[in-house]
Amino acid sequence: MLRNTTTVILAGGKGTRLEPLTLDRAKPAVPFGGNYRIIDFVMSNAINSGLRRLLVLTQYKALSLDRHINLGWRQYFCAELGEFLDVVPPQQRIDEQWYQGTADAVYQNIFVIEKDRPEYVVILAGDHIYKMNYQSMIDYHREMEADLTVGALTVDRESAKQFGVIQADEDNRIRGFQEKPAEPQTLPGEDNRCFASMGIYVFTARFLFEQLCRDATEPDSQHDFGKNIIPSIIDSHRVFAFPFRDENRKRQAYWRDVGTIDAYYEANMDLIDVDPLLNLYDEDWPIRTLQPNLPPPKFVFGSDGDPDRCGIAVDSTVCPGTIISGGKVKRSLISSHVRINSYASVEESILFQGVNIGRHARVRRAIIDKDVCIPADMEIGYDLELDRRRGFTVSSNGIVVISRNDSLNHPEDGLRV
Ligand code: ADQ
Ligand code: ADP
Repeated sequence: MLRNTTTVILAGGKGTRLEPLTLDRAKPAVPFGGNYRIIDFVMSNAINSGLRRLLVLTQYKALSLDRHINLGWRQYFCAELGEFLDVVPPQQRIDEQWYQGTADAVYQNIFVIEKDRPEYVVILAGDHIYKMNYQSMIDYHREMEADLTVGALTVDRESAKQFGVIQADEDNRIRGFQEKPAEPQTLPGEDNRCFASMGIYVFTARFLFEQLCRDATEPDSQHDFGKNIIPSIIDSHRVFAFPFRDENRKRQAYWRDVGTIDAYYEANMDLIDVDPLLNLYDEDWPIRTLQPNLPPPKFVFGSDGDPDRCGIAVDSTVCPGTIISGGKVKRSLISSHVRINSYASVEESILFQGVNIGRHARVRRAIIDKDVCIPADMEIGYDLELDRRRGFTVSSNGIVVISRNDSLNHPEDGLRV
């Protein structure tokens, strides 16, 4: 365990661009990859890296996030060894304001962080999909005698518009930083690659506290690390970029900010590649979650021997408690407690827990939220205009999202139960 380090996981972003999946739950609590939730990746990384003094700062719609962390993660922490996992809701704040930017969220909890007298504070985002050993970044921070180290990686110029963009010198010292620039500056000698912040930070604790207190008194600040703190300290302090690389495999490092429906969908689909860049079956770096105690998934071949009524799933992941009874599943992620009935077909889709797909229904390129029942014969993802008229969300890449608030009784589908 890294005794001298406290880790803060920011899990309070609103996740508006992931609606409707974030209408009732915080973005880090959105289910991912069948039986995980988005926050499981950063939680697993923290534990695997030996970070065992954790504060999770929540804010919006945190009920299921709070429950998931308490039930799924608390058992890994041993209070007798000085380890802790505290989920801090905004009620614990210093003043009456709802959290403003990310720096404010940390500032509001400064007393909780200070009381353990850490030497370093690691700040992580609760909504990224990747595997990373933070120990290497902390070692780098110490080696460079940095005040702040920012995790960074190269991205294409278009995506850089939604990130903090870094200009670093040959020693990786940050010389320029723009938060979400309209015209991102590319890397020297490249016309489409930019060096971007991953939104994760290692701070020398004393320095962090000083900066947060200074920023709190600045009337024009939005109290955000990317917008305010980093640009204001790069000239006067030692701020370094830590280039994120895949340590275990000599491949491109996998990191995704699943901020939009399309990015979320693609990152899920990445998992079912035959040789995925993010391998969940890698025993050296386990990604854990809250596993319900359920029976194994079951595949039922229709009793009349009709080959169209064969319960199968290929190039897919299927979670415990699910029964695929005479329906077909291809390139999909099927969560637990799902039922797929005879003659139904599910392709390139993500089905959350408890979804029921009725007989002869056909679902393609869709995300279906918890406990939604798709009526018999209904087609989803085949006529996107119809899906829009039905009131479903359709992303810019044509992914249909059905939330539990959507009505499945549209007049064009006839009367359904
Ligand atoms: P964004 O991801 O746009 O940019 P932001 O939305 O502020 O930054 O969220 C960062 C993290 O903090 C998220 O995990 C979010 O859920 C959480 N969060 C936001 N506001 C919070 C609050 N008030 N309380 C608790 N948690 C909160 C940041 C950096 C960029 C960088 C990208 C990489 O600012 O420089 O490139 O992350 O994704
Ligand atoms: P999750 O879907 O993240 O596992 P829950 O099922 O517990 O979590 O739901 C999260 C929150 O959404 C809870 O506060 C719950 O009361 C609320 N909720 C559940 N179903 C609906 C619904 N159909 N419409 C509106 N809110 C709902």
